Amino acid sequence: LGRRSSKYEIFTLTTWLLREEQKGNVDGELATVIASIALACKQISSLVNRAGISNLTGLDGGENFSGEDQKKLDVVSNEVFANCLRSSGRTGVIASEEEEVPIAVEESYSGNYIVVFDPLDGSSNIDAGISVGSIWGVYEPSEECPIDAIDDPDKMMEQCVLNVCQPGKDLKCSGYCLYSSSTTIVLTVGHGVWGFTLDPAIGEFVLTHRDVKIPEKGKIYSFNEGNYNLWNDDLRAYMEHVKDPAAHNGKPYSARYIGSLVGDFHRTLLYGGIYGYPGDKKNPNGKLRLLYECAPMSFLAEQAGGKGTTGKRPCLEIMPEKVHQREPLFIGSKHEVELLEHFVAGKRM
Ligand code: P6P
Repeated sequence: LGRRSSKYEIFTLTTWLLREEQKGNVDGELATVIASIALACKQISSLVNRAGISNLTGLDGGENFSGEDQKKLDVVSNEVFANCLRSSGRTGVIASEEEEVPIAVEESYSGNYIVVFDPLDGSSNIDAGISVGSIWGVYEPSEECPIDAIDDPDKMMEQCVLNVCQPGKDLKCSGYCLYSSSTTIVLTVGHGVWGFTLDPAIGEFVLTHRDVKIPEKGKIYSFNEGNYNLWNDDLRAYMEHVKDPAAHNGKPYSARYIGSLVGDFHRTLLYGGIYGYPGDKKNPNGKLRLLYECAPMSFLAEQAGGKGTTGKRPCLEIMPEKVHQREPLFIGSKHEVELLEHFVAGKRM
């Protein structure tokens, strides 16, 4: 029987998850974890949009263990994410940018997924009303080091770290939520990249970006050029090439950089081009964290037909040794990223 489609039919993240489950692309447990992440994103969206009204701007007064000032919303968003993941009952271990060590979740009844996340990336932009975002990655628990039935706390911690430190190529899901002019979740479960925009009228994430493919070549580069003098010669040569009109038929690239990875990456994903946070003389491995920034974004980029690399190797191939390990990141359209790799290898045009 032909199904009568109704003009009132909407396709929500929940519907999409059910379809992906029917296709065998996710199991019910992973779908539950993703739904709990979407709930966290709805709550954080409301908090971010009302930050100025509900006195949630400004500093919390604390520092995270990396010595970075914590914004009030960093702390609150971290708790929102952790609570939603706990109450999903499908999470075994969580690791957050805001937590020094991974946390074993007692309330895990099945699934026991490993979730790594940056609950509010770019939060230094909050007080100025500039886009911020949440980033996450989901792994299956490691079979070699099960986390249940371990009494010794040190052994337990060791197992949690081993479960969390998995290479990006083993990700089962990665995604981000952009809190900007709209609140949009973009995610992959290994079968393309899909985007859902929050409709405040019904409180649901509605499908708005189907099977996103990043343009093969772009016209935008996104770097903090304030660090130019700290960069090595190869990177400087790349930067000069990108800005040389003669090298691009008289049309040089445009520079766009808002200092918020989720906003800069979302624009790169949709418009093409390259985002980069290189290593430099002060920080040889750059600033971004492999586990909950570089790897999840690289999984999305590669699923959308682009690339994510440290300049020397694909981010997804790196086996993390530390939970908060930093890596240089160059990510975006294949053309721009491969050209960057060409310069980083010491070659020139
Ligand atoms: P800089 C935000 O703190 C962040 O982690 C990313 O969101 C952003 O791309 C980068 O750091 C901005 O760093 O040094 O350019 O201010």
